[in-house]
Amino acid sequence: MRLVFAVIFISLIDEISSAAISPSKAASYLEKFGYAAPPSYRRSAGNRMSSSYLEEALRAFQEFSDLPITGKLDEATLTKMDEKRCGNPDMTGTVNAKRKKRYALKGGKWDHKQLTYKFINYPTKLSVSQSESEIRTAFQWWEDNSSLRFSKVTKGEHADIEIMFAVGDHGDWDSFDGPGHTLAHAYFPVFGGNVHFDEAEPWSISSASGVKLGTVAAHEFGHSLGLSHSDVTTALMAPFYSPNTKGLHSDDIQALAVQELYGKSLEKTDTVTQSPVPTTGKTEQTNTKVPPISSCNGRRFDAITRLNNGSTYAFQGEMFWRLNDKNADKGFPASIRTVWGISGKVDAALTFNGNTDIFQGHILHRFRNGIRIQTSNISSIYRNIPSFVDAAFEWSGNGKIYFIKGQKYWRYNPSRGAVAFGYPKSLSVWGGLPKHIDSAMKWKGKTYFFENGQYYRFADYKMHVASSTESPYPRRADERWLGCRGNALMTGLAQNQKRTVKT
Ligand SMILES: [Ca+2]
Ligand SMILES: [Ca+2]
Ligand SMILES: [Zn+2]
Ligand SMILES: [Zn+2]
Repeated sequence: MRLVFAVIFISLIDEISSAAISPSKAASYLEKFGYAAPPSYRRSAGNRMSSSYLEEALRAFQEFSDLPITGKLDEATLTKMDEKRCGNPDMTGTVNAKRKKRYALKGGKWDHKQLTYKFINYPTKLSVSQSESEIRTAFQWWEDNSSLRFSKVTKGEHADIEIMFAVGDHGDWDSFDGPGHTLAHAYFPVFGGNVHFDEAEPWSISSASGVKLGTVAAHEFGHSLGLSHSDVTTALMAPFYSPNTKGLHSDDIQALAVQELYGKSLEKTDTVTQSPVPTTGKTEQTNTKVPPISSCNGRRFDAITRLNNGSTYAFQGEMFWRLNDKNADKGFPASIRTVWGISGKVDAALTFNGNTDIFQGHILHRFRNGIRIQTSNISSIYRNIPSFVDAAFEWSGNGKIYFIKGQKYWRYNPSRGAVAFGYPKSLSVWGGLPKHIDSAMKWKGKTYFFENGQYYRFADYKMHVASSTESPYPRRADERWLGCRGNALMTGLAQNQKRTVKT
């Protein structure tokens, strides 16, 4: 299919003698930055894939980059694609999807204005003091235009924004590409706000002798604050590196202001208290923030997945938690609708190959780097996988994708894009699991299953739930994943029961 794609592209090339970017690279480029649907979608699109589809992707890119809109892979377009730029996507949907408003941000915002940052490491081409001065200047640009304040903390301390320099594959499935092209990428607040720089770039304190670190950092910090790319080419938040940028553009300041006003803070989302058991009686609803204690009532997780940035997300009803290794992060639970931009409960969540897929009924929402890049029927992405799945996960045992629905499970080969022969099979193959599974995930190289407020760790080589004489599985999910402990757990239950009785 890649070949066919390339052939169509060649027909769109406008008589270029020496193209710096090959047609297949141009196709990858349009995918990476959100102008064309990813390959798994195109594969299933089959014959419907047409040169007009690709033309439209090119038009969208040309429009966003302020190039003549030709729909062809002309010289100006190829030159633009060869430029240094930020690795975050430009578009939040495929070209067929309705274009999002420029400031329709789904990245959330920080619940505090005094933010901290730290260096995980430093670029080899600059001294520590040069690096710190460049980063300080970059934050200053944002401080000068907002009430936000940034301070550096030392390595051992927690920081809101972590700064890291890395080459190639660095653990988040969004590999850097050597000198040129992608310079850096960054995560929205809800995905941690961290910034990664491509260590292969000639980082410099001056744009005359390399890539000016401060300029690139200032752009990336915009993402750390929840801002998307701007199609105003002179804005700091425009995706391309511009050595002459000296500060924020009015477009950036407006974007920040709009976001400060309308951007939803994780801390301030409306929440609804949950009853520990289904009840026909009305339960009290409250618009105040749920105290952390009420997370502890034997929560069952509808869906759970660990993103490539290391954060784990657990969904229940309309709410979700971001989990660290011990408990839930401050400010959670938060509203799924507010942060992810999708309404209703989630059936299952799967992170694979850099994408996070959220399953709801017949529908799949695909997210990458914190941005929704696609919404489709499940069957158009995962052929022959049913609607209303219970759980989806990459099994640590073999790197294949598995889906569970009822007492059946499907093994899916992602590289072939097909269900393996002979599936679905009975869930009883997975030794020691209950007859129903709420959710499952791969977490730090191991697979975990969740059911009715309890969880099981799976021993891949035994094809059975892990055995533990001290504390056998299943174990309480809220204790392990939300950090609930004895008293807190009891109090949480008692409070909820009291409310249910009263009303
Ligand atoms: Ca690069
Ligand atoms: Ca589920
Ligand atoms: Zn960017
Ligand atoms: Zn990265």
